[in-house]
Amino acid sequence: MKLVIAVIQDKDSNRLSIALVQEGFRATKLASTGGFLRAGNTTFLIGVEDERVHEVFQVINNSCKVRDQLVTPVTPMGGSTDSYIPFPVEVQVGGATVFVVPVERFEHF
Ligand code: 2BA
Repeated sequence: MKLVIAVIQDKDSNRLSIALVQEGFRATKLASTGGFLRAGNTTFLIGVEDERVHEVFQVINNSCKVRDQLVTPVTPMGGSTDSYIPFPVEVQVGGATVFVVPVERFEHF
């Protein structure tokens, strides 16, 4: 068994929840915050048999989009803070950041 941990954008979380249930996967949704943008995102924990991991990847891939987001750095990227004027830069976020972790034991009481 594997635990798939997927960090996705909030905008895609309903679509992914519905698609996972439709395909017969069980998942837990956690509210999370990205370290860089410090904006809300959603983390899914999906416990799945090894032979179905690729199906989970397909569902995630079909449900989550890449988006460009504007972010204003709080400090200049290299250089001094003298006369620093915050300037928004565009970063590409998502579709999904996915980790696959082996599960040593699974019990469901
Ligand atoms: P954030 O940390 O808020 O990052 C949002 C986006 O900002 C990232 O999109 C990436 O495009 C950019 N970014 C992040 N760190 C950067 C940096 N040091 N310099 C320049 N740009 C940077 P994604 O890569 O799609 O990541 C989306 C979210 O997935 C992240 O939100 C974070 O919550 C999670 N994540 C990504 N990589 C991770 C990792 N190695 N471990 C844990 N969580 C991760």
